[in-house]
Amino acid sequence: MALSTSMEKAMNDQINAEFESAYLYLGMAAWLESANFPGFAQWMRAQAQEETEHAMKFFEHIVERGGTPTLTAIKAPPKSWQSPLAAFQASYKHEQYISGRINKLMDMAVKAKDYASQSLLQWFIDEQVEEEASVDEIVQKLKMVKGSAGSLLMFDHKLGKRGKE
Ligand code: OFO
Repeated sequence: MALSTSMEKAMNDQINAEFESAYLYLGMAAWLESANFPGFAQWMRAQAQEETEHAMKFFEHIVERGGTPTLTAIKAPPKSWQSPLAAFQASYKHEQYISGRINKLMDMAVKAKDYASQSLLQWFIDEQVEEEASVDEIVQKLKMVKGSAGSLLMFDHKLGKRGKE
C-alpha cells in the first residue's frame, strides 16, 4: 500500500525533526567540549548519531512506500547552556516533545489503517521510552552531584565511555 499524501508529508516533517534533534545534540557536544566536559560531549555525539539513524528510518520508509523524502532547512541549535545539567534538562524536554510528535504520527497511522507505518512507529514509541528514561537518569544524577566538582568530573568520565565499549 502506497503511503498517503498526508502521511508522507508528516513523515517528511519528522525527518526534519530528527535531524533537528541531531543538530541540537551536536550543538550540545560542541558546547560541552568548550566547557571542558569531554565525556558529556562524547555522550551527546553518540546521541546525535542515533538521531541521524532515526531520520534515516523515516527516509527509508518513505522510499519503500513509493514516496519521496523531502529535505528542508534544519533549525540551528542554541550555542550554549548554563551548565551540563541545563543542557541535559533541555535534552529531556526535547525528547518529550519528540515523543508527542511520534504519538501524533501513530494516531494518524491508526486512523488511516496504515499498518506498515504503525509497525515503524511502534519501534519509535518504544525507543522514546528508552530515550526519555536514559536522559532523565542523567538529569537526576547531575542534580545529585551538584556542588561536587570531583563527582561531576567522575560522571563526565563515565558518560564518555558511551559508544567506545
Ligand atoms: Fe529521535 O529520538 Fe531523540 O529526538
